[in-house]
Amino acid sequence: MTPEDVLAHPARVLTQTQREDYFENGYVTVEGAVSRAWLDRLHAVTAEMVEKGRALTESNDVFILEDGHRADDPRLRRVTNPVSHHPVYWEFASESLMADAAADVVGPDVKFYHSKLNFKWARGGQDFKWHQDIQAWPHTNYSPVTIGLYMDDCDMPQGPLIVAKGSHNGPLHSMYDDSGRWVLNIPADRLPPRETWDYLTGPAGTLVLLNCRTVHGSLRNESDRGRPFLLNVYSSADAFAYRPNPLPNPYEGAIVRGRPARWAHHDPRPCEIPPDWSSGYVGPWAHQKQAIAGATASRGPSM
Ligand SMILES: O=C(O)CCC(=O)C(=O)O
Repeated sequence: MTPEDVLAHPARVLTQTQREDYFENGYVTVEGAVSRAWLDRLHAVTAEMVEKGRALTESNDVFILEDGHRADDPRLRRVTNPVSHHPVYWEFASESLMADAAADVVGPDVKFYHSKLNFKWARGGQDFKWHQDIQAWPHTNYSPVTIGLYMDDCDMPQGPLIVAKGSHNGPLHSMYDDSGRWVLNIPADRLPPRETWDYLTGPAGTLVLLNCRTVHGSLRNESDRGRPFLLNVYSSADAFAYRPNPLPNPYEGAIVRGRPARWAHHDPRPCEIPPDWSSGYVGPWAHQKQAIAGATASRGPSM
């Protein structure tokens, strides 16, 4: 579907202006979208997840540990696919207004892909180097949208998502470095101009909708408050992933709004192919660390 086709369907939760902004800029934020009741439920199950990760001494398929993690002072970087680990996360992904927000930007038929909960823990939560998402999980078109929920207030010190306005209409950058290693990093000299950067702060309950081509990153959290950010990826039902999902989960392909597609939609613009994730995926930061060790690396977003 073209943006015009999507916009011709009635809006469910976004205003028409917010939908237009999404297509124009490659992202939009919606403050106050998620109720306190939902936030409380999500916080409660997240506290349970943190307890489950407490005793770990190294990262695994579910938990990526933040530097300095200890059983008496847990510090998590990510829960991979929270939807697979507690029904409340799936209920939120499939039954809340988050799926309606997805329909507002991909069209009425919405398919779920994967999810992650990025914590950006207080006092040193890791930054995220500049990158685009779709090269890690190519689809037949560019409808995929990541929708993030700030579970707590996110101000500048917490390391909000930073996006380059309009970059979804620009080129896809290579996520490999010059020596052919997947580093999920756009070197500093290839970044969109600084005037296009937008810092997406917002109070608890804010949704951030990010197109899969939009250049983005985020800063380290040096503050004394964490930045739990719950991210679910959706696409139009007629977009099909043609490489293994880096974050496989039982809900991949579930239709959360509308109907399944009988035809695949193919965008003619090509996409870079990632490494074969079917033998396992270590998460983005291990790859981005290689970029930092490499000679051509950028250091990630700076103010
Ligand atoms: O958590 C963040 O700040 C960025 C997340 C992100 O870019 C990703 O998970 O691809």
